[in-house]
Amino acid sequence: MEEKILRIFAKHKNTHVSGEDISRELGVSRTSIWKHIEALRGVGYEIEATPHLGYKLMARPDRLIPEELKEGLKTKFLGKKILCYKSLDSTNDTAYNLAENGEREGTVVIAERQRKGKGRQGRHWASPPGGIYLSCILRPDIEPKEVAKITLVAAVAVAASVRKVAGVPAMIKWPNDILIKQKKACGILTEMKAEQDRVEFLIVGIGVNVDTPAGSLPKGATSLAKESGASPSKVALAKKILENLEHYIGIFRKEGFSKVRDEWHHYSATIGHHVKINCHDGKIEGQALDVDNDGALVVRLDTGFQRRILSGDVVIAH
Ligand code: BT5
Repeated sequence: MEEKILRIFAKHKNTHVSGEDISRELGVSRTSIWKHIEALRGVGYEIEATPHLGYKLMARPDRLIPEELKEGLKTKFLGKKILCYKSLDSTNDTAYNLAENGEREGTVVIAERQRKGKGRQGRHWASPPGGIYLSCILRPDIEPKEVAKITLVAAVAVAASVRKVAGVPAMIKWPNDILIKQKKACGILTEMKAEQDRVEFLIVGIGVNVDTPAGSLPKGATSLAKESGASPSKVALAKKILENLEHYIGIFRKEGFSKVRDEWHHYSATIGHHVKINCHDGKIEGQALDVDNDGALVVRLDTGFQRRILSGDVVIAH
């Protein structure tokens, strides 16, 4: 009902609309409309009520709530169902449990803060209010070994979105970091459930520091507000991320990773640099040459040999 009332406000931009008109249009009593207006006020909508004129929407909240996220969202499947929470342990865990219970592809879980935000390999993701924490359920028809590429596809979507909405020079550090002036502003965690040769589902988790207070972020992190000197809209950015993610995943599915790779190169903060990498079998150093069609980082070691790295933590030498 709240969404319907907001749609009526959208039709009456900058003017009042009477409680009677709203109640007639929606077929419910004026008392019921008043209760829904109170509910909207409760989540941050500023709604003026003037005797004889009715209600007027003065301001919308920048909150990750369904009414705001669904408004004008231009996707076909991603975010058609969005579950929003003020606080969760981890959006990835909630999305994973849903997917295990049959939740369909495209459902998105979003929280305004997380109590146990996760990074890779059991690391912690600082998730205070002021950030975006979202997880998408995908059911692509791919093999488990292809999943690393989905993280790179998501990184392109996030970098493009951050540039567009916050106007900052977001870059991708292979494989899952989005940096602004060499500081980490977003991270991506892709988790999956798979059998030997088939992925059952993927959870693509994205964390973005939007106007997160610097004091609650670890060393080496930054926020979009800090880097842009403004307050980018969390709602606009979350929507843009969903739209871009659907777009690039569509390209990946139809035309393969090589089509997204060009764009990945465009945003890359890694290629051409001297890097130190912590990978599962030790530390290596060398020149990052390329990302290949499997999403692996190709490195020319200081010894002259080339190696393909499928996962690891990169430090870029500047
Ligand atoms: C990541 O891991 O960068 C993946 C982060 C994914 C977070 C999202 S939020 C929505 C969804 N639900 C979850 O529970 N997780 C996902 P990794 O590459 O392992 O980086 C982790 C490291 O980044 C930490 O060890 C810190 O050094 C640093 N870090 C932690 N919180 C940060 C933050 N808010 N901003 C920047 N850096 C952070």
